[in-house]
Formats: sequence, C-alpha cells, structure tokens
Amino acid sequence: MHHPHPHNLGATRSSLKSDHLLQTPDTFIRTPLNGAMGVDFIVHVAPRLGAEFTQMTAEFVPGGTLAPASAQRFLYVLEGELSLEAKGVSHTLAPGGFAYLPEGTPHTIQATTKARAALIEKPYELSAESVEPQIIVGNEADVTAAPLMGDESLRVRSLMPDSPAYDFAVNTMTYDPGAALGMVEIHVMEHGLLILEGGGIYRLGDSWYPVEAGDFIWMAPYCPQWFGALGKQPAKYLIYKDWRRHPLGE
Ligand code: UGY
Ligand code: MN
Repeated sequence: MHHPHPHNLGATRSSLKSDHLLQTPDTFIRTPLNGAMGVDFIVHVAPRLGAEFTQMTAEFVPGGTLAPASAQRFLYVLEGELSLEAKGVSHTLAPGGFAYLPEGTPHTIQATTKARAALIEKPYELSAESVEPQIIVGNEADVTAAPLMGDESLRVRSLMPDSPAYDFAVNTMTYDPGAALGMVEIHVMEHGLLILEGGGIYRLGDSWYPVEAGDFIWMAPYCPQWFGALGKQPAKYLIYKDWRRHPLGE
C-alpha cells in the first residue's frame, strides 16, 4: 500500500473498545508466520483479544503456501487463484471460491497467482451429536441467496452447511443501497466480519461508524450491532459466527 498521508496526524477510523474492534486498512500490519512461505498475514482477531477463533487476511505471492492448520480452517478467496489439495483431490479456488477443512485434515494450499484470501481458524468443539464434519469446497456464486427475515433487499448466502457437525457459520450478506438490519442485534455469538463491497454505517456498542470495503470488524459476544447500507452500490460482507453449540459446552 502507498501512503499518501505519511501519518494522517494520528487520525484513523479504526477503533478498539472492550466489545468490538473496527480495523481499517490504514492500520493493518503484516507479519510472516512460521511454516507458511511467500505469504504475509494480517491477523485481524485472535484469542489474545478475547475471540475464540482467529481471522486473518493471507496475501500470497505466486507459489506462496500456507502451513498445516492446527484447527478447523475456512478459506474464502478475495483475489487471484489458489490450489487446494486434500484427500488426493485438487481444487482450484478463484474469487468467491471457498473451502472448509475439518480439524486434522492433511492438505496443502498454494497460490497459482498473486492472491488474497480470508482465513478463519477455530478449534473444533465436539458436541453430543457428534457427526464427522466433511471437507467442503464451493463458490459463493453457486450458493442460493435467502432474504433475511423476508426482506428481499438483504440477502444471505450460507457457505457452511447448517448441520450439527459444524460449530461455526460463514455467510455473505448483501444489502441493496438503503437496506438495513431490521433490528439491533444482541446475541451470545461473536462475529468476524470483512466488508467486501460498498459501505454504510455500522453500529457497534454505543458507537456508529462509517465503514467501507476492506474494513474488518470483530464483535464480542453480546456486542449491540446494526448495519445500514449507504451509497449507490450494494454493500456486501463476509461474516463468521460461532454456531450450534450449547454455551455451557457438551
Ligand atoms: O447472523 C447474524 O448474526 C448477522 N445478522 N449479524 C450481523 O449482520 N451483524
Ligand atoms: Mn449478528
């Protein structure tokens, strides 16, 4: 990234509060991680901040590879092309392409071009109804959109199957200009959220933020949240939440 304003007098839209983080691209710091080669990581959220998962953006040079995962891994391609090999099958992931790898699945992920991907990792939470999670590979373009609570101007695509085997969900949500969440949500699940297109106003706790494509948001459990889309193009974000597990554990 170029820096037209070398310091911007210390101003940024980024904000860290006890129940949320808004992280805008001007505040991103890149880091290498052992085991990966030719990849820079922006670690957006991690257990250090209080989250029960990690979300990063991985920026690959052509040929760059990820290290094996210590937890479940979910990958969504933002730019370029990745090649995934798992269980002797190889898959090509283009933008909008995604993959889920259950904990302990041997696999390799290598960039065939310069590429960027959202990377979510979470230790698997067993439940009494323990059904083996399966490898999932798909493209967002092939996922049917469902209106949120009957609102056709706000469409949700669920990238993970809603089954007892899986302990988190990853969805995209697309808002037509002017569309908004019908309520302020306050819920036990936490969120990792990456804005992919457009922008609007995000309410987090008692703060209202202008947000746009490229911004990352973490919401702690119970963080009051609301979004309204502004501008002339739809707003779209990728959103993670923990899902389907009793708050007291098994
Ligand atoms: O699924 C959700 O909880 C979602 N509606 N939350 C959000 O968009 N902030
Ligand atoms: Mn929510």
